[in-house]
Amino acid sequence: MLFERDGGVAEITLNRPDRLNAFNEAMHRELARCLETVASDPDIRAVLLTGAGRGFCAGQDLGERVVGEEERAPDLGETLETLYNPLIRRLRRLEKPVICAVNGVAAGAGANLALACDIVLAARSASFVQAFCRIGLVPDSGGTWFLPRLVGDARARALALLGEKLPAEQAAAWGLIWRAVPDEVLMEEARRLAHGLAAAPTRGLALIKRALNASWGNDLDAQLDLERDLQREAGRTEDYREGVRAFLDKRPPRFRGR
Ligand code: LHQ
Repeated sequence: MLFERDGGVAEITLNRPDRLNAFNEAMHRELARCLETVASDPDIRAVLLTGAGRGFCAGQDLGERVVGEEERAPDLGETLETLYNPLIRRLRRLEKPVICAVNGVAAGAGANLALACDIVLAARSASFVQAFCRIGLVPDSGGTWFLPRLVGDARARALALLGEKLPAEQAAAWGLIWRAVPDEVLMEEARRLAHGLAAAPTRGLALIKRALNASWGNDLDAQLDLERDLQREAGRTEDYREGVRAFLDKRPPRFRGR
């Protein structure tokens, strides 16, 4: 993993380009450490996740999960329980916006890792592949939860059952991701977004994230109650006071994420 800080933005790069950034255990451990740092440092106010080389992430490194005829089948549930599920939960619960810049193919758990981020930008040459069905597996890392919610059941089923490559522009047109952009501007655009978010009222953004995360499991009444509670909290932030004052003074606000 590469971990760089630029002002309030932490840039995390999956960095096994010769394997299209497929996950091995070391990568999982390093990414978890990066996300712990991000969570605990109040000066980091937004995260940018991307991949080195021509791919974003090819999911699990299948070389690490080879099963010989004689060997007992590996417990893939255990792999999910200990590595992938904590990663997805960590990203969703992180009280900071996470931008994903999908620089190339995102396959298997790599595709669903991208979908777990808050705003997904992709290079036009990138693609999304629910590769699991090609090797007898089930979409994991939240795939069966994200897909139908983002693109509807008909498209989710075809994506999961066929495992075809979905080009970035089609993914954007379907609402799977926020936007597909020309390859040469991907990182510039992603950094612009990340720095904009890092300078925003980030306590408020964290509460927005919490509200939207909860929305998919709530009915309207529960969600109205949650909005009431979160707005109460947002109304007590320094940034809210600053936002209103700046608006009334007709000057740009200076948010500090407090
Ligand atoms: C790889 C991989 C890879 C190792 C490319 N592993 N080397 C969770 C719990 C526990 C276990 C099981 O899994 C999971 C979740 C999962 O993610 S399951 C799904 C795992 N991922 C896949 O099935 C995708 C496998 N990869 C592909 O289908 C293709 O590589 C894609 C469509 C991603 C890209 O195709 P190409 O652009 O044609 O590239 P390539 O296939 O030539 O790959 C480049 C190199 O990367 C190549 O190595 P080589 O030595 O020949 O240059 C690949 O072997 C290697 N690679 N994915 N997952």
